[in-house]
Amino acid sequence: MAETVLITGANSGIGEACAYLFGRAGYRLILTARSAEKIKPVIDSLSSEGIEAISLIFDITDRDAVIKAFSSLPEEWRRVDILINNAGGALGLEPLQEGKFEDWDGMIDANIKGLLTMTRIVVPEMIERNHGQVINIGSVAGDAAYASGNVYCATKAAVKAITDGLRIDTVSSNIRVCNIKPGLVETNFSRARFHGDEERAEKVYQGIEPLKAEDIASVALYAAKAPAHVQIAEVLVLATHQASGSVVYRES
Ligand code: 8X3
Repeated sequence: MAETVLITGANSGIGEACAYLFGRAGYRLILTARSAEKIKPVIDSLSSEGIEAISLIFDITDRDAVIKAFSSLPEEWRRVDILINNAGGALGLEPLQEGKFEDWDGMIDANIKGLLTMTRIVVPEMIERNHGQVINIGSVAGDAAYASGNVYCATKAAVKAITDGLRIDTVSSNIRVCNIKPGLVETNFSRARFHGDEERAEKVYQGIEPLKAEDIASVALYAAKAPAHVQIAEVLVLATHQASGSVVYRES
């Protein structure tokens, strides 16, 4: 039987790109999203390619809803071979002293607590079977804080520490744990960060050729397809004209 990949936040961006790449590579998919409406077009399009995919609907920041949704899966879908913790993102880009509590809570609840909830639910069964992989979508933002990144950078630093911690805690098993740290990727990311301000979002990608969601998905697939004795532990993926979270060269 095909291996099962669970991808959180699969209705757009890196999550959606992972769905297509993994689906086309022969995996069957559990795709999570906040609403059935958002994920349906992705499921339909994958199905039209003959890819087996089901949806799981919850808000990643609602722990009880996540647990309830996962336990409602038919038993044969509850054996997850690869968990891709992708859901989350940035909310706001303000100096810390001007930050909004609700933005901070949203990022901490999704990027840290949501990732922890999914991991806690899925990994015990991987350990029982002594087989599986967790791929976390971290960020270059977790390597060092940049101006006004404060809490977002902190959540991605937490993703790095949690990924390293899980790798340590599962070291005696065959489970592989990976942190992929993208730089600038042109997705909904900046639109969400700026609460729908299109103009501000577009400026983030001006004068530089950013990464595409597929670039990150192909790194995730590489980590998944590596031989069983190879653990791709961490990968920093930047656009060619980006050197760090705060150093970007833009052509004017
Ligand atoms: C997204 C990358 O550089 O915008 O996590 O923080 S960056």
